Amino acid sequence: MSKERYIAAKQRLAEKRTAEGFKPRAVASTDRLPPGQTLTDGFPVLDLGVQPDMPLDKWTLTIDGLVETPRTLSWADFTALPPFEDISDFHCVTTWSKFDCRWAGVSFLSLYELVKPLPEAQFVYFTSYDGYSTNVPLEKCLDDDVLIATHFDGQPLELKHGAPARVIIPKLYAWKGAKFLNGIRFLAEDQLGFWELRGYSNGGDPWTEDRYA
Ligand SMILES: Nc1nc2c(c(=O)[nH]1)N[C@H]1C(S)=C(S)[C@@H](COP(=O)(O)O)O[C@H]1N2
Ligand SMILES: [Mo]
Repeated sequence: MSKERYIAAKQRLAEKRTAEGFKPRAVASTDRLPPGQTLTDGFPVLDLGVQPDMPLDKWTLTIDGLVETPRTLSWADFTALPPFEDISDFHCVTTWSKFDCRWAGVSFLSLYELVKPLPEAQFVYFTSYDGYSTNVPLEKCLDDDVLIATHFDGQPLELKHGAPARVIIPKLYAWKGAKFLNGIRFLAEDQLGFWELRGYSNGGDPWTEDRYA
């Protein structure tokens, strides 16, 4: 399916569900498996039909916006940061979940300490090599399980899963985690990302089923 048709189809579905009256729950579920999700052992791939293959010697990660020390990191710079590992569950808004994903890379907090966001910074806007973007409140990014992953299950990320580096924010739907990461911008005002502009919610909390805008 062409990229444009796929994106339009997902957007129409989100709009249809919203028109049908789909609403997030007032009370969050306390189950490990969020409401409306089905467990999978596999690892489906969700992308825009583009998997940009960035050579590591050309790869950069630019962290800027409302920070004291903006940085553009090379792969060598990035991988010299303190290593971080975490096991977490993964929830895609298209209703599949995967438990116990073992990610390794660099914690968001390490990047935070590196660039020193200013007090005005309240939101984070992530951009990717495939043209993707997504936005998350800074507070959600500072959770102790948030990282920029370079490895899954002890192996370097596969290209289809966002190599060489992708964001993982376990407590939000997985569209909030940018694969093929290229930029992190700290902002005072929220700025909607790719799916947030196309019918998906701004919040993205799986336990209240905050799926659609
Ligand atoms: N750059 C980029 N990141 C992305 C996406 C994308 O299309 N491009 N899709 C998002 C969505 S909708 C999901 S569910 C997860 C899927 O990750 P996976 O393909 O490794 O399962 O990546 C998210 N991050
Ligand atoms: Mo997704």
